[in-house]
Amino acid sequence: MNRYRLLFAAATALAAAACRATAPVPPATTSPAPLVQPPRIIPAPETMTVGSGAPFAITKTTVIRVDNGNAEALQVAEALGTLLRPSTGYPLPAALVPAGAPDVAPGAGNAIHLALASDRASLGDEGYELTVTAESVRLLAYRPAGLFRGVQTLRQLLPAKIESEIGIDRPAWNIPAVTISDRPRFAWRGAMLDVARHFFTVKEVEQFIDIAALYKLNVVHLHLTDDQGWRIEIPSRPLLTSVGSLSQVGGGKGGFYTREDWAEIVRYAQDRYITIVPEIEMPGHSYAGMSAYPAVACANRPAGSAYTGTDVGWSTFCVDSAATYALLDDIIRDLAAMSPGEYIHIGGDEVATLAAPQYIKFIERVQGIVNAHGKKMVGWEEITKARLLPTTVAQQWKSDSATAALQYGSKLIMSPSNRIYLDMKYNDSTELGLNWAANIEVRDAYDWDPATYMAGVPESAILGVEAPLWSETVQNITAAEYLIMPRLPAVAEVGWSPQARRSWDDFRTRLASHATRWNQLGINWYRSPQVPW
Ligand code: TNX
Repeated sequence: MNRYRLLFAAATALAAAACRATAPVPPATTSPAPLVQPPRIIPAPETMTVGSGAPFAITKTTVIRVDNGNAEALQVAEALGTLLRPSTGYPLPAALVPAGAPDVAPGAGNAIHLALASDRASLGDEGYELTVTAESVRLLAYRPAGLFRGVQTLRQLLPAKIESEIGIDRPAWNIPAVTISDRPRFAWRGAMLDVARHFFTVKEVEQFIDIAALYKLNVVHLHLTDDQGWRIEIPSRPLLTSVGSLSQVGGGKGGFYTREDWAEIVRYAQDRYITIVPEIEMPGHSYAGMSAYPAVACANRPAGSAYTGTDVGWSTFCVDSAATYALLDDIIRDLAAMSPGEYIHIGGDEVATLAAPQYIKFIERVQGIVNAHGKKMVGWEEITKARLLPTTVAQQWKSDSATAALQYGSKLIMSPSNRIYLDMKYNDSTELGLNWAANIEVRDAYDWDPATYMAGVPESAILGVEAPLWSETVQNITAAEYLIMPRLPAVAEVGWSPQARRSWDDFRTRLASHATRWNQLGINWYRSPQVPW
């Protein structure tokens, strides 16, 4: 283009712009075409393509079909039906159908198809593929857990009212045309609830599990014992609960889970493909246990009254006494028998009153006990002072001391207290919570990468991420929800989505649209000024 033509082009463009600027705006006669909102899935899927076709509409004749499935896949289909029926008011029968049956061939009309695909090993245990067209919904996974994760995506593709237990003001139950292929970045995506400082009922723990499931977490770690209370029945050592469970921070009545309660919690989590990781704190944070069996205490012998304060570091089992190991062996044996998950967490943090060699000897001995009862050990990062087995997992929380685990081939769970401790305040005026590690706004919880957080800890050394909620200031599930929502969805995305798919600006927009869903579910949440609600 020569100079003159350039000038001419510029002049015409200017004239056109001037013309646009001065022309009167015609009155609107028709409403503009609705903008198509991209689906706002949390955690962001690995890949997602939004189609241009019409959505799939769930209607009163829609059916849920399991092609190429088994009884377990049918259970997931039933879980989907249970979610959809109350709000839609439709029957939505779920049925297991032999592959190739004529009326249910993939793509057949008005059906949500679930299928297990043995040729999709690349999806792993939790991955899934979801294809939605106007004609059908097809959800495919290698394992039932993947179907369950895919159902959470389907759930988020539907209007928030799908979460309602009653069917007033029913919207159109449309699922946008999308193609998704998805699987998690990390194998361990957890949330921890401290039921020791304040006791939470079975119902409350289940509410916590429900939120974790919606955001595709797969671990709920329960901190079951601490100075203030012992919260799980150990059949061979009944005094732990009859004596040790009767108090909590501030002096309330405490409580504990019976064997039956525990089985119920474990089953409830299993139905949502969540593993319960039980934690029995030792050798520190152990006053409640010692008050039941004083023979295992050397110093700080229990005075007979419960501890209701919040100091840490002062209590420890007597690590040179045979009585201690006899008690711990009983506890771990019973707990292992009651808990199907492969891990038992032994705490191990904040022991101020033992010399390093005593601490190390204790941790190595307990590691042997845990292994002898068929489980792998998890402990807070302090355990890396001991010689660990490669199957043992260290949970980073306060420093880079956890890197020592790598020399043993042990993997790390990342729980950096300045990023994802859900008991930290959002800001100085947050009433609940502590602030010893940091004030943590939603962006702080979201905007970090586990693989670059700590020098010398590459992605391959990281088993996953876990966000703990300590409960010194948290007395019930409503208070817990205020602290975990919306930081838990942020952590869920850190754990699930590829780093390259994550951006704060995109996340906060998606997050904003989830608030109506939480309201339908009756979940309490913090209205962060960082999010365009
Ligand atoms: C540190 S984190 C603790 C807990 C407290 C928490 C409060 C960790 C392994 N130990 O005992 O509850 O701080 O934020």
